[in-house]
Amino acid sequence: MFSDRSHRRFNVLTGEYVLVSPNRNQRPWQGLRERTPEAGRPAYDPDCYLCPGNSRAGGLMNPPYEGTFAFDNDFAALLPRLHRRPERYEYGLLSAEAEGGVCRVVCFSPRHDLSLPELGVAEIDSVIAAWSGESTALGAREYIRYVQIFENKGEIMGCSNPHPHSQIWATEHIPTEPAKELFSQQDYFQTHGRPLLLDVLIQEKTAGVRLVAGNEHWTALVPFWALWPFETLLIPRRSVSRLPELEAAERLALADLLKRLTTRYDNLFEISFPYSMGFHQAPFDGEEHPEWVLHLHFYPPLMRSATVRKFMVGFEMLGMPGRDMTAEQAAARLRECSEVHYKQRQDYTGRSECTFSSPAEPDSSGAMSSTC
Ligand code: H2U
Ligand code: ZN
Repeated sequence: MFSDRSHRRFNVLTGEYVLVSPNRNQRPWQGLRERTPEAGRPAYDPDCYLCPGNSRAGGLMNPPYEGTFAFDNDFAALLPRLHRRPERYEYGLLSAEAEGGVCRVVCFSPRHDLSLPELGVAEIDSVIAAWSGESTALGAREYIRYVQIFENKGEIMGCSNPHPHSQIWATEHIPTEPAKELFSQQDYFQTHGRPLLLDVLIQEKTAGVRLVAGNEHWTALVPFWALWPFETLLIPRRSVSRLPELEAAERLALADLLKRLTTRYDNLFEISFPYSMGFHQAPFDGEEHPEWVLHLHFYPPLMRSATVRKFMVGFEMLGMPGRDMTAEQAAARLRECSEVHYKQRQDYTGRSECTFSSPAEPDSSGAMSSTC
């Protein structure tokens, strides 16, 4: 299907199109090459703002934490609502309104050196438990309507501190991306009486070509409409709307898949793979959201090697976003990657960068490493 000619694909979650130009895969690159990140980090860094027992930039002290550690962001982008009185600014065509919220930081573990794929499944499970507890607590605040959990990983993504951590921004209004997804999911549910993402999952399991990895409760796939080169989408088997609704076995299965997927990512170019990832859960607006299926997006910027990243510029800023290799080619590449982390391989001696020049053909069998 259009595997060597330009076409545009529809994103059913956002209602937007992405331009796909597989014919452009061999484009020469003489532009920016990222500096590859340094080799190793210590388990504890006395200068890190996030390590246990250290003082933060705002002057507060971290406790000697042993598991996950969550705190109010010292440089929060959103400030709590002081009162319910609507505050608006209107001047002709110009308008603005107050936006209240809460920003939190969640450290994955005391270890300065261990990112998600290097943590154990039980430790990742506790990270998900922390995200879940934060969602419940923040979502219960009277003025909060959305809880956005995300991890921004790697210098290339603008991450300011290498100690593995995530952020939570809880907002008074539903942010733009979840708002688009709300509209699409509600629209589909009204017409078909079924959650959109569960039907996407059924169709993707049948097609197979965009599947990456999975287990009894979750599936990771490259969405048909993926925009970022190695973008993935994680969908649960059951219709769950928000993180706190996950059962223990489903949460553990998510931890398992997160470890395996991020290991594949690290193995792709044998570096700690940068990305922005995050959950999209239903709004915390006091409504039931039968249409909404909790899911995670991974948006990694790297394109063909550890040093060449995708830029969203030019036509993409002014026309529409696009990609070169197809989603099927990206999925095939990720399926080829091992689920044993390269640092755990017996022959691993140090950092070696492997590049990716010619994308593999899609594997029509959609072979998976385990059940999904
Ligand atoms: P990144 O995920 O983009 O690296 O951001 C780290 C966050 O941690 C950032 O929002 C916060 C920053 O405000 N932070 C603190 O709250 N206290 C600190 O001492 C350092 C960083
Ligand atoms: Zn640290």
